[in-house]
Amino acid sequence: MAGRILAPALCALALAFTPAAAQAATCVVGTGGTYLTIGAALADKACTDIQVRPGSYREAPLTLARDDTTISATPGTVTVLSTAGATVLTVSGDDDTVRGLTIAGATAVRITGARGVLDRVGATGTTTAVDITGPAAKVLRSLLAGGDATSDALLVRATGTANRAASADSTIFAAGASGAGVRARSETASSGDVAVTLVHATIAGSQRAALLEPASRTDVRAQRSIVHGTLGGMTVDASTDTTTPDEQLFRGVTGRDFRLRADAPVIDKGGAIGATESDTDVEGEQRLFGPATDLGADEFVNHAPNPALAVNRPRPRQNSVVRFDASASVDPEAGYGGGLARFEWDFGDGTTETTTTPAIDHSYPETGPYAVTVQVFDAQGAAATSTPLTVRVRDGLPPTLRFIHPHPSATMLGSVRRRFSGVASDRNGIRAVYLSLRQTKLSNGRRPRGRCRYINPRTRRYVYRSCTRPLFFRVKHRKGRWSYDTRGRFFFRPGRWQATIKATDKTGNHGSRTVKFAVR
Ligand SMILES: [Ca+2]
Ligand SMILES: [Ca+2]
Ligand SMILES: [Ca+2]
Repeated sequence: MAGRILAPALCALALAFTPAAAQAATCVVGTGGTYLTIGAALADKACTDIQVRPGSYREAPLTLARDDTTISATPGTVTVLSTAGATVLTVSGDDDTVRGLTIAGATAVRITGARGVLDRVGATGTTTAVDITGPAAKVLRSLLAGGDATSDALLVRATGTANRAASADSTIFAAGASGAGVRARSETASSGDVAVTLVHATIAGSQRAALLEPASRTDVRAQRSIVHGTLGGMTVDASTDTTTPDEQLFRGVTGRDFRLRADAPVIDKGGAIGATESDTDVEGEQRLFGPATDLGADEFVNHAPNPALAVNRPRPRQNSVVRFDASASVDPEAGYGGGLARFEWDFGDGTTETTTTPAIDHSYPETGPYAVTVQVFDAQGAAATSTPLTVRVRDGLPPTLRFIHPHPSATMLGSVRRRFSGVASDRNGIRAVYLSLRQTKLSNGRRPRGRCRYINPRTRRYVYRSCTRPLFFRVKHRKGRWSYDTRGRFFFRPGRWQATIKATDKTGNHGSRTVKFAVR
């Protein structure tokens, strides 16, 4: 399919209706576009704004020969490989721009025309990623990587007598291990001088940061950059970091991810943005984040954590322990120097607490609904608050129980009609009240038949059973009072007695109360 033009007539037709002849003719490459390949769009002389749809393109060697032409794609969506030839894309026209493409080959891009611009380009070359012989080329916000151990990232050459100057802003130069990040070369004894100026450059991953051939006719200088590797005659000013270990600066040294860690000491050390400098970084993020720019190609832009809040019991009882858990919260920079640092809890009951661990216990003394939130802070101080989580605290207090008759430690005669009564109340209502009447000791101090003797109100007889397994029966309960009458004369045997009242409220809280009394 290489070079096949789908419908060139359509593009020409569209042009015919374009009122201003000087206006850029947009040509779309890829699925749904007019051209299947970039080469086909380049072959159409009308195309000056070539937009490449997402995809992977295998192309015969490409040449952008016209002036004032742009090839663009959304960064990270288009990969261009070469089917043949040492150079994937040659830019020989003047004032051309390549934007957003990821290109790989022996040499990914060669710029021979004047004032060529690479913007947000990912270039990988097994010889050299980008080779510049034309005047005044600019590399912006790009990633120039070596494809082999010996590959260079950027080569700027003077091949004729004219001097050559190139500049780069917010660009990463990651050459092969034994290659050079930036190589400046005046080709022969009669060739012109070469000057390369770098601002916000990151040169890392290779033994040589720069190679100047020869140093007498070449000049490479960097400011507000990170330059690691031997300088080889390159000039770096005091604003450039050359010494901080890679591990302290970069997200992934082994994976050659030379974007900054959240805790990199070069953050905010780059001052303001210069008048002619890029206001976005190598990722397309804002160049100035925080009080100042960062050194190197990448501006570290912190993102607040995504808070998550869970509770183990959304309907707890009063005074019971509730566990709030924010451990599912995530900080986007957790893997490289960020991470969760602090949790500010608001329990919705007027109390707050701060922890460094993601879970906390809390209990509510009062019933009611409470809106709980947690504000999660990352290591860089950014914070986000969870959506409120409602906890409905139910009654957790047992019923209030009291004896009116008998009084504690009362002594009474056994053979009279007896009334047992008292208070049984609860804010949320009482389900039922039960009473147990048992004789624990005879007047001689012994247990009746070695056990306890209980009153069975239905049979009005005594029952003998274990003292630890009392016999309860339900009693009347009305308006916060409970009562039980022995109905006529019931003979309480002399000795020691206990009366136990127990009740359950409508949320299931149990309470009990016991009085001891004597019968003679
Ligand atoms: Ca900054
Ligand atoms: Ca960034
Ligand atoms: Ca963060």
